[in-house]
Amino acid sequence: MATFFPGVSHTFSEYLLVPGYSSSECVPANVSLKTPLTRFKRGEQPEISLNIPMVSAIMQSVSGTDMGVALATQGGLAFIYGSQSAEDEAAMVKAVKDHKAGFVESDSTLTPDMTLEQVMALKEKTGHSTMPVTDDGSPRGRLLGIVTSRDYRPSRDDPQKRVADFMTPRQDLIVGDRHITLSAANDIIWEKKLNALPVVDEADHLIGIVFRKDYDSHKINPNELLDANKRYMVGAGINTRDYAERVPLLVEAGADVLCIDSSEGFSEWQKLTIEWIRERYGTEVKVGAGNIVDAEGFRFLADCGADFVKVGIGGGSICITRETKGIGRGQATALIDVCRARDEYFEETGVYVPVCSDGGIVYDYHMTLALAMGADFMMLGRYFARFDESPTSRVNVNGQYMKEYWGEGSARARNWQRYDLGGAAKLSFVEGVDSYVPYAGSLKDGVGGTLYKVKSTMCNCGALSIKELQEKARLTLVSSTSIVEGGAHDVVVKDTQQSVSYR
Ligand code: RVP
Repeated sequence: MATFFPGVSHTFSEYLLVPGYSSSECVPANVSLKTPLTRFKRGEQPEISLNIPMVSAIMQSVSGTDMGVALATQGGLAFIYGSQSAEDEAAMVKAVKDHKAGFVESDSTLTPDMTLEQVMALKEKTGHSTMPVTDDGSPRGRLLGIVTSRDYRPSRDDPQKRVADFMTPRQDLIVGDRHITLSAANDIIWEKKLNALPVVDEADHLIGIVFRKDYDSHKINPNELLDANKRYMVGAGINTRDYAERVPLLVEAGADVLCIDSSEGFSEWQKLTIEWIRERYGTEVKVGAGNIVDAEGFRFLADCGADFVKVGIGGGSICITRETKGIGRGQATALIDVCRARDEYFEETGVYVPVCSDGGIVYDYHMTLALAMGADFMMLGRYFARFDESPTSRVNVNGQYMKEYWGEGSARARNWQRYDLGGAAKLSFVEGVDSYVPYAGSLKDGVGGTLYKVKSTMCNCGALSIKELQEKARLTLVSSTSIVEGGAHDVVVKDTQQSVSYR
């Protein structure tokens, strides 16, 4: 006879938090969202913690270099997608690690044979008047000079005049070398009365430009997630097939943490992958595993040595695994079950293995619910796909800006390794869709707004940390009628846009 799990499996929308006592100390400004990312022993600190409980999904349409930089700037971490060649994935990891806050990559680069007319057109388009000149016109090309608005007079000069004839040539430029820090670059700018300092590598290729402003990235972004060398932290997805080739490249590129990306993680393939990493690197290389949806699956991966365990099958917004294969579990019930198992595991072994809730977060309050139910952090796909920093195109659909968002199991991504069950067959049916999500502007603004809501709700529950929320939260299941009651009802809403917009 098969095993039947008792009760119904629920999703986040079926739960609400019941507020608890909150003292006058309990204000959003006092809330810390710091949370463990990797396993640790009782009484010790995790080797890696996040400053906000958010990581981006291991997906082509979500996590590239820009997402890596933007999310680490806010205190979270991106997992660069693995459904590309190991070399390309490693290059993205390296680009995040090499990114220097305050070192701007030029979007207005010239070649020496361009005309003044073209310079003016580019200035008009980008709004930037400091324009480096490189041999190939790319922002990483060999630096030949700089043009600023002091170098020409549009009313007097011949529009056909060549850049080479009016730029400040390389030999007259003061530049910084690739090892220069932001504060040293700022010192040169002030001492030499410059407007901008180009930074070049050993071969004189442009790396970036530091502009004249009192720029202290860490003051502007106090949550930045940095490694011991003050570089942004970044993760990378791996699969259970080509790890022997992929992992060394990712480690070499500087990945801080890896994650086995699989739709179903309760398998020997995951065990073999983690064993290979442990044999080769010991516990130095951090690796998360998943996805699972019950206590047994958690214990299996925790015993395998996973640094964190990811929960969720079929709840992702673009995921149709439940429809195609009939596997999965309501995300809230799965999460509660797994977090209980994590706490029992900690009691028994003294080892805390953080739990990540992956997929199915629709409203901001779902994040607070996930944390209250025990999640240490969340993995989000749809949420991050909406921002400027996701790698997909912004398109206008019927007058509304949208970003493209497609599943790793869709025909578009063709990530067969994620759904691999061994054998020779490659993705023979799809488990995901290709879609649009409403465009939502910059990640910084979006994440700021969301986390303010999360912190406010935590205060309603009397909690100043995620751990405190997990201890104090009081949750209640709601009936379908009370879900209706939760939205605007029995009134005619004036602004219909408002009622359908993303909350
Ligand atoms: P969501 O945040 O609800 O968009 O879900 C993102 C998650 O969905 C991913 O982290 C992954 O676990 C899952 N996913 C990604 N692709 C697919 C698919 O094509 N079925 N599912």
